[in-house]
Amino acid sequence: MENGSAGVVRGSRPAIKENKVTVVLGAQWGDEGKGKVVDMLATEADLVCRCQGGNNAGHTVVVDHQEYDFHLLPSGIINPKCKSVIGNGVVVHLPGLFDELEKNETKGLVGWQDRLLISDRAHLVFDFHQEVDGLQELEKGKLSLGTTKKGIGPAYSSKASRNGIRIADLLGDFLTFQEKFTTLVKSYQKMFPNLIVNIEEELNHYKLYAERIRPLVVETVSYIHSALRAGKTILVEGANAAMLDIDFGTYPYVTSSNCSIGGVCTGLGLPPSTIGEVVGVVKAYTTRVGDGPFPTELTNEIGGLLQIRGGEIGVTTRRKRRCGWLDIPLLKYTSMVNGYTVLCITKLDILDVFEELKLCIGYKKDGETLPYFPSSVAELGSVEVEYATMPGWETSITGIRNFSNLPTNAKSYVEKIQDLVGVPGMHFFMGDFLLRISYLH
Ligand code: 2SA
Ligand code: GDP
Ligand code: MG
Repeated sequence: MENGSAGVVRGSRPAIKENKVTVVLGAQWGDEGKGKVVDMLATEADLVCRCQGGNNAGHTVVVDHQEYDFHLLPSGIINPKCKSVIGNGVVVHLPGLFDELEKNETKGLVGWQDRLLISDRAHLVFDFHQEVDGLQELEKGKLSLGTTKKGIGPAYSSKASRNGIRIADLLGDFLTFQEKFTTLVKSYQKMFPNLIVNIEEELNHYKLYAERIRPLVVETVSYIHSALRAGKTILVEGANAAMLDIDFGTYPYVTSSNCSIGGVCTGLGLPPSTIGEVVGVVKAYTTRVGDGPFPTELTNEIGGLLQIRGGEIGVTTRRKRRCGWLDIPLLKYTSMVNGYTVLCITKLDILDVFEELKLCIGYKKDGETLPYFPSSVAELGSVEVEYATMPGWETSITGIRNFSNLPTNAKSYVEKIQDLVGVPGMHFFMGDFLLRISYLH
């Protein structure tokens, strides 16, 4: 130690290469195919973590011809070598979680008891939160948001107003839990006098739930950091998507969590310096489920065809998803917020039958291109959309596993997106349905 003291060598950098987490985020309004991408990447991961949202999310993953739907469970749960972590930022509806586990068990999911870990800091969603979600939607009438009614808004409201109940509370002294639960119910009943809750019955259920989840609950912050230091491969699975983010989305037509990169830090206790690749998953067109502005929406037969070909039906609520052309200003905006290092295009095959395709390349207001993404729904709802038209490829690309084998027009479509979004150092995954990811660059 010539030039330092107490073992510190000044002017030299540590030789250890820092381990970083890979993050997969929805780049549009959700349902881009994040579950599938996570499942593919999870084959090489030691840990897959959920950081926000609850069982409003719906991820479909198909393995060996078996379709699994995940809502609260990280999509890595199918991988027997991988631990799945539900982080502190997630809101957990325990009846929903056990239902989901049972449903997936009948499809062949085994051994989850040894692989699933839940943060003791995660907040609980109760049945009454779900009822309140429905009542709030009813109260809003024409201005309803089209929520999934899974209690997400009310549960995050309880968290923010510091009346929320965490998993640690359930596993601690039950009398204290009972008091907190009763106080919370009563506060909601003041707001919604018709809300009926059988407190005694609920408490009896929760006594049982406590024992069922106890073996799965850990302090996930230290757990994840130990894994990171030990060089484990960690994947973070975003739920919902940037345009549904409570801060950056089309407020109030958003969900109640941060579904962009910030939610990864707050929802898992990971500092920004630990984040490596940020994969933005982009559907080759745009969909939205629920209400709110959607500049490129197609309410004609083209939208109908996208909806049918894409099987665009909500995984959680079975609602039809609204469909439209790909929106580049939206992608540029979410790319700014999330800092994608990689884009992953999914569902390109759904466009196989179109003679021509449109790409929204700009928003105009009073004839001038807007230099920003509108913050208000009124402004976003009134923009004039500028389109570029591209020729379709009119042939099936199903089964094509790499970029060079794509028809020329499909290549041009992908390259155009790449050029227009302009993610620095961007790679593209070809998100062929159920096929392996291949790097284009
Ligand atoms: P919430 O329930 O409070 O989070 O609803 C607020 C808005 O967020 C939208 N949202 C979603 N959008 C796309 N996909 C989601 N998951 C399911 C799916 C949705 C479904 O994978 O298909 O089945 O309907 C999801 N979850 C919430 C929601 O539509 C509201 O606009
Ligand atoms: P997530 O919420 O982002 O995980 O996405 P969802 O699972 O809600 O919706 C995406 C749907 O598209 C799922 O049914 C996937 O199986 C399906 N999917 C994903 N990628 C592709 C693709 O490249 N082609 C086709 N045809 N379907 C895909
Ligand atoms: Mg989904």
